[in-house]
Amino acid sequence: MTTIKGPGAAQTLDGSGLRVAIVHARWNTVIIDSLVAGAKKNLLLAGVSEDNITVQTVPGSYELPLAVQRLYSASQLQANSSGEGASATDLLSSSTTDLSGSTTASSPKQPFDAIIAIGVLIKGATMHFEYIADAVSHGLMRVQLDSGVPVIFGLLTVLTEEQGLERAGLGSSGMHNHGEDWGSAAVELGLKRKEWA
Ligand code: DLZ
Repeated sequence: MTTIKGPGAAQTLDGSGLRVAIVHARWNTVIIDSLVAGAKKNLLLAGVSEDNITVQTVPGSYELPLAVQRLYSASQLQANSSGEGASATDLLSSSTTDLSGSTTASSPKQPFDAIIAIGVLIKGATMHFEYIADAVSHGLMRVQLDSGVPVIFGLLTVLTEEQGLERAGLGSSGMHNHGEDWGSAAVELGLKRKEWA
């Protein structure tokens, strides 16, 4: 069925040169896990390599703006430094740990080209939902305008669990997984950011 809502026809974009982070909250895990899987699926489909996708978690959505901001700064520092400042970049380490537990650092990486922030806020009986939704929305916008890195808004603000499940592709109505749209948006904006630089 043709729908009016949504980002329009799928675009074929080459994300093979991009580095993308997904930062997600852990509240409402079942919905979150599906959204994260959808975002990652479309990043990989667009050619972003597994090695260039970093996934970080925070407890709840309220923590997303700071996490996105610090993650991006650390990636810039990592790309610009010649080894100093490692403590700030440990968070982003592109290192690998072998079976003996020893760690091998790999080469510095480019800063993230886009960051997807994913959280699920479900309205409860109090005003908590409104305050967090407002703070996180404004916080994420501020981070992207202040830093210039595209921050993809993957915050679901739903009235019921069912609405969340539907938007994560887990409901009975056949609604698609919105995480996939966020993966595609990250590729599109990551490429545009390079173009606009
Ligand atoms: C406290 C809280 C509540 C009630 N609900 C949610 C929610 O639906 N989704 C979510 O991501 N986080 C929730 N949190 C946690 C807050 O986002 C935050 O982690 C805590 O208030 C600690 O700062």
